[in-house]
Formats: sequence, structure tokens, C-alpha cells
Amino acid sequence: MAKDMTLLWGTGSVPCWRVMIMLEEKRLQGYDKKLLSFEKMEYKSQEVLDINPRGQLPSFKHGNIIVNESYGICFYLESQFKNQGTKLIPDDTDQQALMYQRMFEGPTFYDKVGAVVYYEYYVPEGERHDSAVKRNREALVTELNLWEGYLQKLGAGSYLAGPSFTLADVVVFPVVGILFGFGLSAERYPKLGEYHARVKERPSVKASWPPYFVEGQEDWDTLKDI
Ligand SMILES: N[C@@H](CCC(=O)N[C@@H](CS)C(=O)NCC(=O)O)C(=O)O
Repeated sequence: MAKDMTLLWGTGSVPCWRVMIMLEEKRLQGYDKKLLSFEKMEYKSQEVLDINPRGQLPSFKHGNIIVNESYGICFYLESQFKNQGTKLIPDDTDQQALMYQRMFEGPTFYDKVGAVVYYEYYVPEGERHDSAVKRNREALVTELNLWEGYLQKLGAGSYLAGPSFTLADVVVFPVVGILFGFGLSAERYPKLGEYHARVKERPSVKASWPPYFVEGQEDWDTLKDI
């Protein structure tokens, strides 16, 4: 139980989802979690600003300790609860190196996904261009093929950094979740499809599945032709 932990989060947020998977993997269920609304801009509320002056989610507190960046929270929890729940940093040097490599490719991956999926949200109507849409989609295809290749090289049943589930999966799986949530074809990207189908059955992922997906997903097909 983790009654001395508070997480302020928003549904559909990749950074928040990372932290929720992490808390589950480290068996820290029972923490105080508060769902805030992006629509109502509750991430700029005083409650959030008191913990996170950037006014962003996730905002996280453990006792009097504040850690806000999703990667920072994941590293902090792994370090504080090393011997509890899943061990998420492998001892093997090669696997550990690959884990760090893939983890820090995660934000690049997410940027490429976001540039396509959230284009209309980020770019005001008068500033949208077909050429930019095409460029973003091409960049995403290149990125997807890169991750297909990574998984292909590791072999069937692998996680992102080898045979065990690691911090790389905690931080990158939510990006993969968003991809398939927006209709990515598992036939076209079979390695990512297999990885997604397998990891989404993990108890930590099931327990943290964003309500946002459950509510809206059927109509989302932005990525079906990618
Ligand atoms: N680098 C931060 C990013 C957090 C972030 O961008 N959160 C978004 C929701 S996904 C947010 O709160 N956006 C509101 C804002 O930036 O004003 C992390 O990894 O935790």
C-alpha cells in the first residue's frame, strides 16, 4: 500500500500512463490518485501548481518529496523500491544499455506520433498545410519501421530491451498504446502489433488503461492508413 503517495493525473496522457504502470509494477497500489480534466484546464489549478509550477500532469508527491517528470518519477520509484514488485533495471550490461537507449528514444517516438495524431489540436486552422501533414505522416512511418526493426531483431516474445519487461516498456508502451488506440494496423506493423497485444494483457497495463480510450476509441482511425 502506498497511502503516502499522491498522483494528480489526466486520462489519455502518455506521461501519466507511464507513472501509473510504474506504480502497479512496483506494487504501490492504494496511492491517492486524483483524475483532473484537461478540458477544464484543471492542470493549471492551484492544487497542481502547488506541486508542479509548470502546471502539468503527472504531478507526484511521496510524503514531502515532489517529483514531477514522468521519467523522473519512474527512476525515483525504481530506486526507492528496488526490491519490491518487478525489477525494472536489468543487471545484464547489454540489456541495461539497450534499456536506456530505448527509453530515451521514447520521447522522439512520441513526438512523431503526436505530430500526426494531435495535428489539428496543436496547429490552428489557418496554419494547417497538406505538405506538413504529409511530412509528419512520412516521418511517423520511418519511425514505426525503426521500432518494427528493433522488435524483429530481438525475436518473438521480446520486450523492448530484451527478454524481460523493463523501464523501457514502462515508458514506451503508452506510446504504442496510443498508436493502436488511433487505429494503427497490426497487419502492417506485425511486430508492434504482437508487442501491443501481449503487453496490454499485463496486469499493470490493464489496471491503468485510460478511460479516455474506453470511451472514445471506436471512432478513432487517424492512423489506419499509415
Ligand atoms: N515532460 C513531462 C510532460 C508532461 C506533460 O506534457 N503533460 C501534459 C499532459 S500529457 C500537460 O499537463 N500539459 C499541459 C500543459 O503543458 O500546459 C513529463 O514527462 O511528465
